[in-house]
Amino acid sequence: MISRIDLRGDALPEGSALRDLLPRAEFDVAAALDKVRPICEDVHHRGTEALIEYAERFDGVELKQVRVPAEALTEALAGLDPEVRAALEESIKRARAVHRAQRRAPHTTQVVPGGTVTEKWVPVERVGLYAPGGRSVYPSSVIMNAVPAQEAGVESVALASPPQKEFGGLPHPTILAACALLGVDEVYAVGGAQAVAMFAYGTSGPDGCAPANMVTGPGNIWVAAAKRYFTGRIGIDTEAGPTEIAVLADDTADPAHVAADLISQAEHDPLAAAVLVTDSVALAEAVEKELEPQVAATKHIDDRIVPALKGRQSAIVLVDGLEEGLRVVDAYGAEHLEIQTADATSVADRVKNAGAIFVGPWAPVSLGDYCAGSNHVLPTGGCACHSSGLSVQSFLRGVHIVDYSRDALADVAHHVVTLAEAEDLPAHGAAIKARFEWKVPGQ
Ligand code: HSO
Ligand code: ZN
Repeated sequence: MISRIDLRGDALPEGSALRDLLPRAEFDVAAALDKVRPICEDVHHRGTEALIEYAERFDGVELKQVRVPAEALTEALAGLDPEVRAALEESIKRARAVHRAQRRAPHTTQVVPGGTVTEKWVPVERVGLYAPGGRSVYPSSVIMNAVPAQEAGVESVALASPPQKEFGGLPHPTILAACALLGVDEVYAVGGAQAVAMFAYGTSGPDGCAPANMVTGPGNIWVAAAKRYFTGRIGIDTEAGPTEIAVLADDTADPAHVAADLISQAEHDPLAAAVLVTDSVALAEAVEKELEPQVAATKHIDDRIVPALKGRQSAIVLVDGLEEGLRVVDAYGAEHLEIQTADATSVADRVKNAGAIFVGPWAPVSLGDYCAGSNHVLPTGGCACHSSGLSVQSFLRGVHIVDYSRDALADVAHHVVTLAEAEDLPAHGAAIKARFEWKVPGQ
């Protein structure tokens, strides 16, 4: 069901050599760029007309209206199963608490008497959120994208999700209901790369969408490629690749729980990655044993879980001890990392690279996916070594406000002029000298 990589015995290689020994899915966003470029440019030139054509071609839907009417949101909420509603509300409540605490206050540093730099935090004005359809209808992801944007103070939040044939060309009703619960009332029935293009360029007409400054949200490779295409023009979150779970475990871990957690993320996608790193052969064997019956008892067996676990992106990695295990998980940089070892809290403390860390036996990744309060939009594909998950910070810009008095400028003027001359930029120096009638104190 899952392969083994045995790294015991010899010393582990350093850096990228260690990373090369670890499993990872192929997710070639660059190759998809050529396909999405013409779609994005078509939306640029033909706007809503192009969106309607793509809905027919890709979603098999004859769209009457790109913008979802307000009544459709109200109806979706009214039709939502009360238990699902209660769970979504709990998820929103917890996410709000965590993300509200991420808000940032302005901070002023007095550099010298009369010279201050204040950093203020300004929310992005307008954000377009994307929620996939098809196999991944995740109202939880609507929450994870909308809550940090709202808590950051983003004034205008719109959402796009593919039109669904079975729902009369509207996005999936649970996506619409989640929007209604969150107070996101500007929703478009547009999917894929064309949704990203709609937000990036904006479209005109009665059914038009104003351009957004930023697009976030998960999606397939076409959505990721469109985000890459527009990088520089708009802000994006990370390009979401297939989901990953890594579990660092020792012989204190419960193999049934480890197996269940590996399967839980394999359930997302045939390219999803499930990686167990352990120094215990007994645990590895017990987890292998557990996988068979647990996989057989679940739902998405042949289309997702089995290919995900058997794929080259998943493995059980055997290491000599906890120190080596920590080096392996840091080299891997998992989207989600569970620590199921003795003294899990202090082990978790030592991890440097992971999108989110789940500590001990009672914090499975599924909890974080829905109701921990943490965000589930996390860096994949090893990006955890340089990027963070979605947060209030993702939607804020830090702006420096520089305020110097005459004396404070005079005091440092000669250094500025010196550096300007050293860089052969005399006009930079002249802008200082002009303020002091060409006489810079100290020069
Ligand atoms: N584990 C996924 C998010 C998700 N899980 C949505 C369930 N629904 C990526 O973090
Ligand atoms: Zn998940």
